[in-house]
Amino acid sequence: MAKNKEFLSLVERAIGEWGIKEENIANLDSLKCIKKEGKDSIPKYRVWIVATTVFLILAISPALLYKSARRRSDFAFNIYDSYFDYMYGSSAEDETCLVGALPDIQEHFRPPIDCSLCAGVTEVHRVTNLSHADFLAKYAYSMQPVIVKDGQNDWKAKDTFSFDFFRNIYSEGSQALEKVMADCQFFPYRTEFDSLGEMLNMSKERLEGNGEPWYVGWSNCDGKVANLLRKHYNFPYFLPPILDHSKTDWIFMGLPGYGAFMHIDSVGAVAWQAQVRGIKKWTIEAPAECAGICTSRMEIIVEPGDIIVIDADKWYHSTLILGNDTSIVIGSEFY
Ligand SMILES: O=C(O)CCC(=O)C(=O)O
Ligand SMILES: [Fe+2]
Repeated sequence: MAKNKEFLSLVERAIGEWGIKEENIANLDSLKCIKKEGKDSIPKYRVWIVATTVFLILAISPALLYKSARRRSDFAFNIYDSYFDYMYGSSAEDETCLVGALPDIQEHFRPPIDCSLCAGVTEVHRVTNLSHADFLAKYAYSMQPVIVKDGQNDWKAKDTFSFDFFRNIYSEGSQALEKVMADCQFFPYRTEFDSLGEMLNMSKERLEGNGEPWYVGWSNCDGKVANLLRKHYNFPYFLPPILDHSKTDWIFMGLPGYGAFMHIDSVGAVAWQAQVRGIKKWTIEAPAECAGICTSRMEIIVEPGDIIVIDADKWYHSTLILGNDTSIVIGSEFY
């Protein structure tokens, strides 16, 4: 400030006493230089403070607003209801997270598994006549994959499940078809299909393997379809009824030579899958944190009539359809 005053009095003297014109002073190179240095001397940390404040406002205020929406503040709730309706066609009531985890990065942030669970697992068990007690004690939560050879006895599915069966259930314009896309999941894998409807519309040539390959999976969210499907399959006899948690069935279908790429699930549940038609090879791998503790890689062949139970949240897994028949499976999960 004092320096400022000295400078101003010098300028006044220059103009008043020495007769130098104001514009000449303003044009002095040295003055321009001082002005520039003044500007440059705005401390960098101020820029950071402003940037960080803006970032925090942008990141934190939606989160605080969201928290307040979940506590039923009407103002915040209405904002978020419109947001979720626009983004996902859902209500703020049904959403537990502000932003969904991106599937591609999700697996890199999964919690490490307890490797003692797979330490003794060297091969799949193949069993029949599996009691509830044995299932609970040996397989339900153990990471030991098991194939129940007599899992589909008395099921109608082996005679009724076909591509046409599912095409009829998920007919064009049906609520069931819409629900798969709106509330459930459709995995096109390596195909170009955008929806289940599109895949069920494929040409006869392609369907029979004389065109582009196809392998897909989807989950069912329609109550009526769930009830209908259960007329064709039974809740697996070896699962105690207390594990009948999920009405969401998963169906995977596709041609020999194709299957699902290596991945790990994140559903918080153990999967069972009934191989209704075709032969499927599962390749399972222990997660990296279990290297040296668990068998790193195993191959498991599942045949028509089998039900496999596998903890797909803990084993990495990929599948490949073998033989000549199109593979059709139905499955679900328990926790
Ligand atoms: O059956 C398949 O091809 C894949 C199944 C799968 O990834 C699963 O059940 O988690
Ligand atoms: Fe999976």
